[in-house]
Amino acid sequence: MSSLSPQASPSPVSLTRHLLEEQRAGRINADLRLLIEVVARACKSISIAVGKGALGGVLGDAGSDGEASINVQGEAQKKLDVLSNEILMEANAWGGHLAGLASEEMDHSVPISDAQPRGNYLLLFDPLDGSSNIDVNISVGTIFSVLRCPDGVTTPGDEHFLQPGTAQVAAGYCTYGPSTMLVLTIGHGTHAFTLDREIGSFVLTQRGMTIPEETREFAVNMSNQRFWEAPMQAYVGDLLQGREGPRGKDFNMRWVASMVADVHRILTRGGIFSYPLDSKCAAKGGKLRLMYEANPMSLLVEQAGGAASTGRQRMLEVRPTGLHQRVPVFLGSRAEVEAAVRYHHEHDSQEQGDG
Ligand code: FDP
Repeated sequence: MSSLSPQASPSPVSLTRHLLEEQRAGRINADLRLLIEVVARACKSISIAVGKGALGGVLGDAGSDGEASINVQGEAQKKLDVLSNEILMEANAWGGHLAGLASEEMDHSVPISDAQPRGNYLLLFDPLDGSSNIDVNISVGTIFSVLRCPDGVTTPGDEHFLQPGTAQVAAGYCTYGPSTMLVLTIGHGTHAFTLDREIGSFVLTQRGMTIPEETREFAVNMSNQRFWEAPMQAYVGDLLQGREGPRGKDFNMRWVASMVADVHRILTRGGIFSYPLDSKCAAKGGKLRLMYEANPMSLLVEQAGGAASTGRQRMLEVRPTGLHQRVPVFLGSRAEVEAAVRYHHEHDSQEQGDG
């Protein structure tokens, strides 16, 4: 009779097995492993709801009596935004691994109630990113970030979530596209799992994603060009000049307008993603959210060998001042992010010299 040996087995590696192996290797503890499993399970439920589309009655705006429902960001909520938030909240309320949760869709963080067992982690999430793409059947996704609850804190408030991105113990996203994929880091590389819909399990399909250092592809909403700061104007201006310009090569452009999908492309084949400061969003500090979008994506990108910056500072070192704080974002292929940052630094030091 043949014995079952992992080496001889051609069986696919499930997320559960991968996390158990990480635990045995001492890179993760049981609580964090189980917390990630709960998030992954919630993502499967969201994937089912997204996949039903119009048949599930979940498309369109949330709200009633013709009144749109507006979230804390001042944006109209979609039914799927609300549903995804509820799925993540419900799944994580009773697992026993969390001390509190914060969602892009909610004004304040929520501590785990006294009636439930509490753990030592804080979970932040953007339940459905790219929601303007929901109704047109384009990829959307869930982004999440895990922090440690500070020692001695049993009922965390918003201030306990205000930790820099370097403090994240795990981060990931789930993209609901032609296939549903979970991309995860626990600080030891970035790995991709594809949902096998027949067996309902995430299967490891790319171990150690690696972003090429150089790229010829950029992602930005070009319609904002006239609102950008001078260094961004100069940077993209030079990209557009292609082979004849100072960069000496032609660049292609892609913009899905779902951050999860754009970042997934960059993790897969390289590129630079940018949502820079512009005069429309300057008062808020930027368009994208530090805690729910920029930080988790930056950890995933750095763990895949890429770089992430605000244009002036490494993203993961930004000291958060608010749960819903916004920041400019540049992330992706290391050499290209460094080039964009150089334009900002050169502009700033010239300004200081002139002043
Ligand atoms: P959305 O508002 O649709 O949720 O998080 C904000 C975000 O999407 C990102 O996913 C996306 O990259 C960006 O905004 C799209 O912005 P534009 O509408 O300016 O293109």
